[in-house]
Amino acid sequence: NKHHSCVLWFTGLSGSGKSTVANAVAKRLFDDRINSYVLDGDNIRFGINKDLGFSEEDRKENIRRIGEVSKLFVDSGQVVLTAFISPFREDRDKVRELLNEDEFIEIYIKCSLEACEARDPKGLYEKARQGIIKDFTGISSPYEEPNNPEIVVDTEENSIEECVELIVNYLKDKNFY
Ligand code: GGZ
Repeated sequence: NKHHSCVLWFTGLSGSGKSTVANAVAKRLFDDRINSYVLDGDNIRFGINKDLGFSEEDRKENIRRIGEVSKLFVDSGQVVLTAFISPFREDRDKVRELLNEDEFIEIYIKCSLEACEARDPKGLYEKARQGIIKDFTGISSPYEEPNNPEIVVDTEENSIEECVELIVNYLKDKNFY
């Protein structure tokens, strides 16, 4: 099946649904016979980036390396989906600049802090509120919303299936496959 290689760059708060939506899109692509790969904290922060924490500097370096790795995936003809908070606009824009214009698709996973905090699947927000986790995004570290993302999906308003549909329709509209 012919398709364009590209980066689907998910950004959003912890608990917004980045990994869930990214994995659901990857499954849908697989069903449509398009191979893809999801980069997330599990395969990056425990591997190539295990020397990095959550200071502003470390987050910048985290995103820089993920950008470079993503570019390698695109060079090899793959579709890569990245699921990282990537809180700083400047860092996301630098990744965008690494790639051709149509190869970087920024997807804002929109979800209010209140909703993310209510979900709190790992209890991290509670620990952040108690000061046990420092520099926590949305609580004690900033998150900069994208100004002009290619796609916005709202996980408070829409189901995972609806979010997947929106993203897949965008790709089809742009003739990615
Ligand atoms: C934010 C943190 C922190 C702090 C640990 N701030 O919900 P999760 O658990 O599974 O996803 C979060 C993940 C964020 O890592 P990223 O590599 O995506 O962040 S960044 O792009 O900003 O570099 C959360 C967990 O790691 N986590 N400490 N202080 N999230």
